[in-house]
Amino acid sequence: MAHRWTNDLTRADATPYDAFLNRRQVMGGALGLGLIGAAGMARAQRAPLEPNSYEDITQYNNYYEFGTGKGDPARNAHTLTTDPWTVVIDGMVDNPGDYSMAQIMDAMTIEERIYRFRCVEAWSMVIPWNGFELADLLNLAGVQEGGKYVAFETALRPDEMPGVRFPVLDWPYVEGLRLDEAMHPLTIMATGIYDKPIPNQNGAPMRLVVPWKYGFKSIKSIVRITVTDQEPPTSWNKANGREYGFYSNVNPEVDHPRWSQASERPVGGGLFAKRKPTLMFNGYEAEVASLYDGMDLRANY
Ligand SMILES: Nc1nc2c(c(=O)[nH]1)N[C@H]1C(S)=C(S)[C@@H](COP(=O)(O)O)O[C@H]1N2
Ligand SMILES: [Mo]
Repeated sequence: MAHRWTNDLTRADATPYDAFLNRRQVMGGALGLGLIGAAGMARAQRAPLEPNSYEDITQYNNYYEFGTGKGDPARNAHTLTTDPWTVVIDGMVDNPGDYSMAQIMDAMTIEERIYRFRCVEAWSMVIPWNGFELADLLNLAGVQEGGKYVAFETALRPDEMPGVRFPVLDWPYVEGLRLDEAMHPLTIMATGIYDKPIPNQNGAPMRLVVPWKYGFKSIKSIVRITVTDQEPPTSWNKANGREYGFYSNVNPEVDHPRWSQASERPVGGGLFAKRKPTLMFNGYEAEVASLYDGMDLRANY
């Protein structure tokens, strides 16, 4: 691992910027030095984020393999066997093969990341994840020259997943990122929430979290990671390509064909909670906008 640091912040004083950038400052080097100014500005401009309650985060979910109601995953996902668990890492990597979850947890350093989470349906939460940078896992597998994308696949277990007998989506659930998005330090694999193992309904034992993209990119209960040179198919794009694109970056200026994306309803404030404005790249513009330099974000929705 190229860089390791400890989290000396408490949850109370952590904004997502603090949690991410303070660590960069202590690590020094070119990247750390380059971001110190941004960190100071971010602290001056942003109020600390208040995470949602454990109950909000674990009782209001989207995980269609367990039903399409927001309470279905919490009710049904206990049937998923998550131990033992194996993740196949294959495609354009030096070390393809079966990686056991135990082996992955052994090799990775778990840290806390408090991130905004914005569903394409226009609700949002703030979630204190525990996890590791996806880049560290990809580096363990060794991405080969020519790799351009990363494809992800969720487990498909009809015996354990009551929702997959309904053809809501073309199972298994699949997702994908461009390689530079996958290697970005904000992109994590989450294995915990509030310092507890991640509950099944949130994607145990390991799910992707890409905080500047709509929630459906953050694929749950991953069993396969494939490095490829082709843009991978993604479940929601296959289901409705006009409404859901490959990129799916949070963007208040590009509406969903059936509703506005300019604002969002924070979950947990009650049904009549005040909506708040949605931020460009979900508030991570300073960190990720350069990934899309020169790209038409309306055409590449
Ligand atoms: N396998 C799988 N992953 C999935 C989904 C799903 O239905 N199946 N739903 C997505 C959607 S639409 C959202 S908003 C988030 C919800 O994550 P959460 O329940 O942890 O908040 O998971 C995403 N990952
Ligand atoms: Mo979503």
